[in-house]
Amino acid sequence: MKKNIIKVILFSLLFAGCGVEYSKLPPPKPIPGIPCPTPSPTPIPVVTPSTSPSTSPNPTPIPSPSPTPTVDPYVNAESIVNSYNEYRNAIGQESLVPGLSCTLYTVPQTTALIVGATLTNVGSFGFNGNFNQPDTSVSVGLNILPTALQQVYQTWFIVKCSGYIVSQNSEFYEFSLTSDDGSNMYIDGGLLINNDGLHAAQSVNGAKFLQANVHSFELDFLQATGYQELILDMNGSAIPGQLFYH
Ligand SMILES: [Ca+2]
Repeated sequence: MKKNIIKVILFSLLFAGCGVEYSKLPPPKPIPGIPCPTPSPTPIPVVTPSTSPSTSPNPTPIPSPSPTPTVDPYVNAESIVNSYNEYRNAIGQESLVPGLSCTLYTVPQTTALIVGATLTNVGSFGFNGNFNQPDTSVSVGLNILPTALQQVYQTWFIVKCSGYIVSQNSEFYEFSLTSDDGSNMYIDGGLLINNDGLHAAQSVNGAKFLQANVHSFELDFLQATGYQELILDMNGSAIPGQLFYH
């Protein structure tokens, strides 16, 4: 017992001032030259980053400015044709497709009119463009023909393009048909413009009230010899190909 008390006193003397309290004895002063025991450092807890999803709300994306919408000038025509195709399908007919169906014929060199001409069928092709052939030399070729045929058929032929024209609005339409040689235009089964015959470029006009609907259409053209021209305008400008179907 006595030994233990002496040990406590000695330890207290040796490590006094080192922050180690061994008894309730008054703290002695440190003895120079004797190092203090190094206390084991308190382990620093390792912080493991949380892998759980962040609870912060997703940032609201900044909407990019929407581009200026492109106005389709033929949206009415497409809507009208879609409705008409639904009707056609309901009665077992195929849907109309864009463009006209054209047939090329050769004719005898005695032909003076489209109406009543003796026709020899060469072949058919689809046409999605405008009737805008200016007055040009016979060697240029008619621009509504397939390119490969333009140098082959330059005189004594007739082209008949048929199908439908879509009236986007219910209104009067003024048509102007210019041709060298002859031409005829039919709408809703009736001859609206008669520009038939052998002649240099000349224009004939016609007007008709068309309901916003699909109307049967046919344009016939005769080239005999010499220059050729075929221009069909509606209300002052070439009829857009987007209004034709077959
Ligand atoms: Ca001609």
